[in-house]
Amino acid sequence: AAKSLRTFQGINFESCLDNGESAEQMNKWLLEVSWEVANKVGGIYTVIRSKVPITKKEYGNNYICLGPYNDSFVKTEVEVGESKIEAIRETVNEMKRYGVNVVTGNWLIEGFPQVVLFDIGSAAHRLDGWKGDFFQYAHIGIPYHDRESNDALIFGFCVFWFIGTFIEHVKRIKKSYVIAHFHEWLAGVGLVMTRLRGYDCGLIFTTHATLLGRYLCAGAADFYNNLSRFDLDKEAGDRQIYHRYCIERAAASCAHVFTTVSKITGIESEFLLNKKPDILTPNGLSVQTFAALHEFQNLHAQNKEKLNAFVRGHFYGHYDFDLDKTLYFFIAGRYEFSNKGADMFIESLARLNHMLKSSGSDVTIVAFLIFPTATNNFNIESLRGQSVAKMLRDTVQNVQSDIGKRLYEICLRGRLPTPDQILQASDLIELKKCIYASQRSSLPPICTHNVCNDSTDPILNALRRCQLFNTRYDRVKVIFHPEFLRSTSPLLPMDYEEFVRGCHLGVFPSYYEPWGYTPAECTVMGVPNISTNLSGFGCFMEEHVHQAETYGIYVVDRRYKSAEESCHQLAQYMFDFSQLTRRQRIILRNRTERLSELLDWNTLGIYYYRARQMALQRIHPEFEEELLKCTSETFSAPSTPGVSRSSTPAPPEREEASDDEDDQDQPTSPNQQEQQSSEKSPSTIDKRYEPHLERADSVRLL
Ligand code: U2F
Ligand code: UDP
Ligand code: G6P
Repeated sequence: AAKSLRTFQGINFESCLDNGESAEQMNKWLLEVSWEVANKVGGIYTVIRSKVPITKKEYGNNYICLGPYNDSFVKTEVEVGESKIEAIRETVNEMKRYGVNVVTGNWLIEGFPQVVLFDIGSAAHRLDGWKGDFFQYAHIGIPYHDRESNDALIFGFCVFWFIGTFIEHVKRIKKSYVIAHFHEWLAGVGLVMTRLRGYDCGLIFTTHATLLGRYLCAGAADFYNNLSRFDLDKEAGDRQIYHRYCIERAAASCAHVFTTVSKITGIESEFLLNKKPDILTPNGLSVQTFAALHEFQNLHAQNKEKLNAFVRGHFYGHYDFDLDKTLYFFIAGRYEFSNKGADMFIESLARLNHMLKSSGSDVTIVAFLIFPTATNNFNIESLRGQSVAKMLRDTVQNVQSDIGKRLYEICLRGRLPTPDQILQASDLIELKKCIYASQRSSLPPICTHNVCNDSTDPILNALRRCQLFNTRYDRVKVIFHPEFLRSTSPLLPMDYEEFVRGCHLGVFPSYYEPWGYTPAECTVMGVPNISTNLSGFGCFMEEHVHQAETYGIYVVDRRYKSAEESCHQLAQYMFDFSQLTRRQRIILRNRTERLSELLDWNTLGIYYYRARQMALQRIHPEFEEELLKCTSETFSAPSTPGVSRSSTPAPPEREEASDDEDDQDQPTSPNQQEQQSSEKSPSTIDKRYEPHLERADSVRLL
């Protein structure tokens, strides 16, 4: 399966790479330009960082990342040193002579790529001159008060300067082929200038979201139904981002090859940037980093135990549910309440609560919401919960050890202990003290911290409106953790990866999500997840995985359904999941994990490869043949994404059940399944598990 996954309908990525001359021999260079090179701001950092090993396979030392110089990141992430490449050394020295501080070195990540980082402050004195130049060439003016745009302009001009001088140096040796790949509008100025000055350089622009898309979705706009109707200039002007929008649009149109991360963002770009992507470049992951092989099920059990310990403390005094029948659901990400679908999650949790109660289910769902926002530290009640639980645990351990010692002493004397010799009155007093201390008059808190804007916080308000207050009768309990997770936390000492592994289901019902790394990360860790067909990831999985649901990949339809219907669908997915037996959950996790390969850069790297080949071909037509090698009519990523997709997946094609099914956890018959679990699940769910299990290689690729 692993091998076939790297082959896309006859196009083998590895054979594309293995085409005789290396990049170094050809004098072929790749410059990757982003504000997030060795500078973690957002998701683009993950894209570039995780993609390095596969890119270096192709370009070797001719791969260079260009970014801004950020002192704090450089100290921990970069080994600073003079470049071994003469063209870089000379270019950098020239820029330094003109007073621009440029730092070179190697980024301390897998692949150890070379980086060239421009100190924005050191070139700030040129801001006004460069603004004038930019206006002269691109007719885009940048207001003095927009610091981010001013920085983007300085960065852009440094990159443009670097590329121009660098090309001069490398082509002195022999004919050179230089490609510069820019990410997001913040890097756009460099691309626009390089193109307008006609440098001999193939230019690629990848956008990971559109500026207007983000702004409009975060507001109240009915975005997808009005894509063609927005007055773009006015919308950008109203939000005071007109000049940024112009940079983004100019970069998309000046690029030889324009790409976005998903179909949905492709459609958005077509309307908002007036340019269809030439190719889609979906985001991959370095699966090796997450790979736990068969261990991942054990890791789930171990990390779930840590969550259990937290839950015992958090719900002290109300701990009347069975942890063996408790499932952990979560949502996490940047705090964009409606873009990330936290509104829909909460609404659906309320419905799920009702469904579980009215069906008399004994399952409890604990739903975590992890979104960073401003807080004044942990709240007392949450900390108290953990300390009460700890006190009881310590007391029980002491009593236990005392009992052991007493039993030993008595038995050594050849006697059997009487009941009052086992548990003494003093032990009972200690235990009673603890039990009294664990009584509480308030409900277990719905939030772990004191949120600064408590009365206006959208999550807290939504929980209040839906009356999710963690009462004894609620089958759905909620915990809002308004800080990213860290293993040094006194409350929930787990890092994000451990937390994800310990959970049962990730729920990401996003409204605006160009890609969405969170569900992809769940998948490679074998955690079933819910996304939507408005997220790049959701669309990608729906398109490439047959009956994605049977792999634990649920995609809520937020595109062709009303919000009410989508909420209903989400609640139903969660309810169905809650009714699975343990055995079924284990099987589902195995299947989810098998999809990892699909999300690996070893598989998805071909899209970037193809974008580069296209850029090369546009400036060096002799590359036509090379380009054809990695292209076929059936190549999956269409350059013109259509809006007319059907909302319902194609009817499943029956696949032969495989003889050598390697899923050890698969019950051989429904009877056996019954024996293995006393939990009963509704027939609708059983059916999905009875007939057959697909193997990983039945995943339909492209
Ligand atoms: C798009 O994502 P963005 O890069 O535009 O999202 P950002 O808001 O810039 O960044 C989110 C990241 O910031 C991190 C968090 C994410 O990696 O881990 N972060 C943090 O470390 N600490 C904080 O307090 C707050 C945030 C797009 F929207 C996504 O759908 C795509 O997946 C992504 C990559 O293509 O690009
Ligand atoms: N994440 C994290 N700590 C947390 C919660 C989330 O580091 O406590 C990370 C998660 O691993 C993922 C990122 O935040 O990589 C969110 O990326 P995504 O693509 O889903 O959305 P973006 O924020 O980039 O729009
Ligand atoms: C993993 C472990 C099993 C454990 C199970 C719990 O699969 O290997 O030993 O029973 O997790 O699964 P659950 O879905 O109930 O958390």
